[in-house]
Amino acid sequence: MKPSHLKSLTRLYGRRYTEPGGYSLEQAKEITGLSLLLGRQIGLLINRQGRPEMVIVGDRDRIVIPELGRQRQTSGRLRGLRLLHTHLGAGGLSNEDLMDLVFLRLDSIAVLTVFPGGEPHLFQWAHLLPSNRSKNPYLISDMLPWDKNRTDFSAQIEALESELSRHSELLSASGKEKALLVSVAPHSQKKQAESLRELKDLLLTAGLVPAETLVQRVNAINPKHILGKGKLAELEVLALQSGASTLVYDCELTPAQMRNLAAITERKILDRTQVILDIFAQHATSREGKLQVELAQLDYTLPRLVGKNRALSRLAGGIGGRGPGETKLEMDRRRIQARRTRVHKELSKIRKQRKATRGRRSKAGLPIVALVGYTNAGKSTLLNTLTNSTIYTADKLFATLDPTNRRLRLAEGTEVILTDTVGFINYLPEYLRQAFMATLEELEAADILVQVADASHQEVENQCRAVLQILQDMQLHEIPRILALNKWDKTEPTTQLRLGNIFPEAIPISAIQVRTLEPLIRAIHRKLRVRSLS
Ligand SMILES: Nc1nc2c(ncn2[C@@H]2O[C@H](COP(=O)(O)OP(=O)(O)OP(=O)(O)O)[C@@H](O)[C@H]2O)c(=O)[nH]1
Ligand SMILES: [Mg+2]
Repeated sequence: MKPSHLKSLTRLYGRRYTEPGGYSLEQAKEITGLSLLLGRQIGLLINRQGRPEMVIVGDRDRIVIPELGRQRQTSGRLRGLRLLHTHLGAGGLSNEDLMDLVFLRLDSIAVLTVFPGGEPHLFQWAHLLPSNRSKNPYLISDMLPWDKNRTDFSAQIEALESELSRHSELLSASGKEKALLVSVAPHSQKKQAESLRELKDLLLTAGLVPAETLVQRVNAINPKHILGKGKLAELEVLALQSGASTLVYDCELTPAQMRNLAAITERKILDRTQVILDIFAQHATSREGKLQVELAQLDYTLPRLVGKNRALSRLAGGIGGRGPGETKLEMDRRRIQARRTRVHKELSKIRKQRKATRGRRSKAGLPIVALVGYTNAGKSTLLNTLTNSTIYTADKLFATLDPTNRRLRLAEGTEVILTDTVGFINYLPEYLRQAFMATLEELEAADILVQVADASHQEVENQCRAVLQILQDMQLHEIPRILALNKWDKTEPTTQLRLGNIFPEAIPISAIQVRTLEPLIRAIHRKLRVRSLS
């Protein structure tokens, strides 16, 4: 580029674009003239005061907008910058222009086409729409003669921002982060909906507010970006319109997918695994529990730490960026490795002690009855009611992470150890399964499993199936088992009838009403006697 061209470009910075229509006639001519001279597109990113914050020189057919930084991300919904750029051909806004509008959250995007002689020719603008009533997420103007354009961009952006804030507050009423749920799956609609419902519960437990949902059924998942570019744009607009700062994918993203998505959107990206890890991190109380969660988080983080990782660095703090121990996700690889080794060592030590305790307990000769089941089924409540204890229960997923043991007297002369454990869930992340295997090893020593199911949950059958599958995976399916259909007080007679048919052996109980538990106690007693006879 010649020095004189550079000078002309630099001069553009000194201008203010505040005329009606967004430019004066001289300014328009200056830009198109320079564009023709260079044989390249020229773009100006103009702030709301009318000053160009960036002058970009593209090539003949396209312009690449560099990363704009995230300073405005929370202050306003839109970027606070509009792009005015030239096209050397006669065409108006391209698809690529509209993608920039969406992904960079520009206030608006406008194109000025250049006559072969370097004069301005036609003008066209587009901006995003504040609500998703219409089919298109943006409003695109007609192609106007360049000197007939009278668009008042200041008024336009003011109206747009106020519309947007009317439609969506960035934070929910409770001041919590809003999240947009994304489900892309090749399996059945029913399964997809079920999983999404559960993800919603997980988000609520983690402390996020589910705002909107985008569901896409596909034959095969796009390996690079999960979704096609068009769908990603739709997602971005939906997030903008609903004020969601976080996108949560109902799957586990590979490290590469995470990076690719982070390169496209500026919003925080989470996957199902991270949400569960976060809940575990929030709920872990014991030293062992905390270490186990930390180990799982480190294992999740390590492969996702290649180079400068924008995806993870934007997690620092808040959901997904919380560690129970010293983990800060912005730690570098070497330190994570070192930390992992330390955590591992400490866990082995704790486990040795636990083994010793277990040994002592089995020497005491008391049979072990373990409560297992889907998370939130009421295991801890049942333990409390049976043993008059006060361990933590809550209408949250994964309220319990640490196993608890209590003595329970079944009848004159018969005592057992009752064990409460961490709940199960469908698609339990592998990291957590491994980390919590040791805790669940307690189950191997159990003489009887009491499988607690939430009979009032619409997915009770699926949850029972999932629990069975996990028990099988853990080689625990041969331990004698009693199925307790809990929360019977909350079920309708039709449900009771249906469940009675499906699970004829099951015992209906209500863990909050001690008088309903007698049949369960008798059943445990009976099973133990059968077991000691055999
Ligand atoms: N109505 C009703 N609510 C119940 C019953 N049993 C438990 N709950 C409620 O269900 C919620 C979950 O109970 P928890 O005992 O924490 O469940 P959990 O199986 O230990 O759950 P995790 O530890 O998260 O795996 C709590 O809000 C309980 O008060 C019941 O029989 N009837
Ligand atoms: Mg519990």
